[in-house]
Amino acid sequence: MANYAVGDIQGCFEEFKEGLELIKFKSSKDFLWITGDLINRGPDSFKVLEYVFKIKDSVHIVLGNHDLHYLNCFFNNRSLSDEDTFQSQMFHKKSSKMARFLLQQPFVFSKKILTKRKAIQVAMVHAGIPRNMSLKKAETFSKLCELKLINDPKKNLKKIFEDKKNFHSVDSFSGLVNFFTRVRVVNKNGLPNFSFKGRKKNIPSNLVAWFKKENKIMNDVDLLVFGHWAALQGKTDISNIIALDTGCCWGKELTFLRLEDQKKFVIKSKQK
Ligand SMILES: [Mn+2]
Repeated sequence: MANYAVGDIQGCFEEFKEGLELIKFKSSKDFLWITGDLINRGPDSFKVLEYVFKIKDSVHIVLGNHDLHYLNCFFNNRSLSDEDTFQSQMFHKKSSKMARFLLQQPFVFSKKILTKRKAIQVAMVHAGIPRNMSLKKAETFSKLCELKLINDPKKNLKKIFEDKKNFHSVDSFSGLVNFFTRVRVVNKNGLPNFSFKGRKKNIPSNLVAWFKKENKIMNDVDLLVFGHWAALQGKTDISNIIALDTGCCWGKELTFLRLEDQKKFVIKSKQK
């Protein structure tokens, strides 16, 4: 039995399946952790969602910004933007159980796993965790956000995209969801700046990568995995905070990480 985490799949079904074959993934005994953004930008969003739904008892997911965007389009009948690639099947009646399934996923997930030598606590988030949050606090807030979405998907999905005045406060529902799913860099007070999307070496001097300053959650976890920031090219320079989005939908790679020994398995993208 092993736990594998995979970075942003974004509809790259062929690379995803190739990776599962490479790691010899068995849904009867292994667990697959998915760092969010299962869909959009790549060619086969529906196939990815359908496959993940099929093996859902062996999968741990956290929601990403593209997943939320799809849910917002689905529940609020929003039209897609020109860059969106999720197909019409995803609005089919049959997809409604998959949309419901996605809607119930957390923003922060953690579990204790057993390595050869000891048990370690591993946590996962799509983009990042505010620096003043213990694991317990992050998971509690994640749960509260999740419940809000389940109780009133229409209203609360809309809020995540439109409540712009609260986007920079991690004390509000929409601000916190945006932090968990979209943050890359923060200012000196730990508050997010959502405009910078580039490489780490180009970060303006008044901003810093969210994981760079001391993060309270690292007192409670041995390993933290996240996705979202493809321009990092998998590098955080911190040994126990691992970036897994390696830009598969942009023609780079899809990265799997075996959590027990942190061995990486990399699939070359078939996208242009
Ligand atoms: Mn993302």
